[in-house]
Amino acid sequence: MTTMPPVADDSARLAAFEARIAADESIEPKDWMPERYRAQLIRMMSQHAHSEVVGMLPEGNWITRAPSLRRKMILLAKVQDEGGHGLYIYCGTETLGVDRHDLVQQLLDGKAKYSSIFNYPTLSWADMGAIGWLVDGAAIVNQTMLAKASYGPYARAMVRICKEENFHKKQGYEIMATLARGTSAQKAMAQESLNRWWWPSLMMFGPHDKDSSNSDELMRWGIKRKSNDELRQRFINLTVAQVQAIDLTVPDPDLRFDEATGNWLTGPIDWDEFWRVVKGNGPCNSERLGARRNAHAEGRWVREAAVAFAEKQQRDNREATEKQQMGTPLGDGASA
Ligand code: BYC
Repeated sequence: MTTMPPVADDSARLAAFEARIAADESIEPKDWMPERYRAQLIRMMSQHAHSEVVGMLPEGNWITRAPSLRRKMILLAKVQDEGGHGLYIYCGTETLGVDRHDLVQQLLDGKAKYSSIFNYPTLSWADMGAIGWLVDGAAIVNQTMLAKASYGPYARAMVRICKEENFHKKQGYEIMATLARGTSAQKAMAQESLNRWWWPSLMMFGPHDKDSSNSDELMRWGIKRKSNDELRQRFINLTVAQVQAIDLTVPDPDLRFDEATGNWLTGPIDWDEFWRVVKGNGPCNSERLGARRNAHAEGRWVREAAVAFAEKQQRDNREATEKQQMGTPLGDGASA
């Protein structure tokens, strides 16, 4: 009788897993991982994927109103990129053993979160500049760190996404810079847009560290490498200089430079507003979910056609393989 090798118990596996995290090894889909690590990744990655897809809506709203063909082409490409980002991250999430249809259903049922920032309206062309500059700019700061996350598929998706986000940010800043050196009405439009997007962009980084329920666990497992407040501060420091460079004003009377730390310190963030938006009561939450639900219903025939086509291909491949295995009969008039 052969003896099976003993299966390491969970505490031994957990210790081995944590040793790999401590050694900065990448965790891959087939590796053993604690269920809580898997669940945290599914939560965070699916929220991220939903954010990319819902995030197409505020800018998509302006494709038909772009002021020139060049701007229209750039905006179209950007919105399409965001859809692609959603796709990579949904694929990454599926490596954890979940089905993206279930994740999308959670979004449509209003059970899954997505970034608060996409629940604000886009009221002027300058908002296309502010979103590219501030929203993609904040995303770059956050995602550059996530590119070092311990879970391989998520980290690798971030590398490509960050490259694309850099273009998004540059085109947004270019729109704002152009408006800021335009007529006084154009400059006022840029400033008004900055006024509306500044604070929601800071909220993208999540609550203060002391109120961040997930951070400790995510940091311990190397999913997050820097805390919400650290990344927010980095974004503020980078962005204040960019605001000044195009002669606009940060809409914060309390903003001051702290010589001791080298940081720009802001006034208080309105966390009541943040939680209102996160809980579904922001200016556009119901509009955004409504748009996603409609798109899902209208796209049903596309999903069904894709499944039917995939099944047909599988059938054709199977038949071709069977024919090959049986061998092509000789003497059918095809002799040399
Ligand atoms: N909005 O414990 P915390 C893009 C929730 S799209 C809504 O700190 P965590 C783009 C949080 O989920 C890219 N909810 O959470 C697309 C948690 O609730 P649950 C967007 C938020 O996970 C189109 C609770 O508050 N980027 O770039 O440690 C056009 C407590 O928070 C938010 C990402 O998705 C929020 N802002 O840290 C243009 C980045 N903040 O789940 C651009 C990936 C917090 O426990 N995600 N909550 O019920 C992350 O980096 C992290 O999940 C967060 C939050 C920093 C957002």
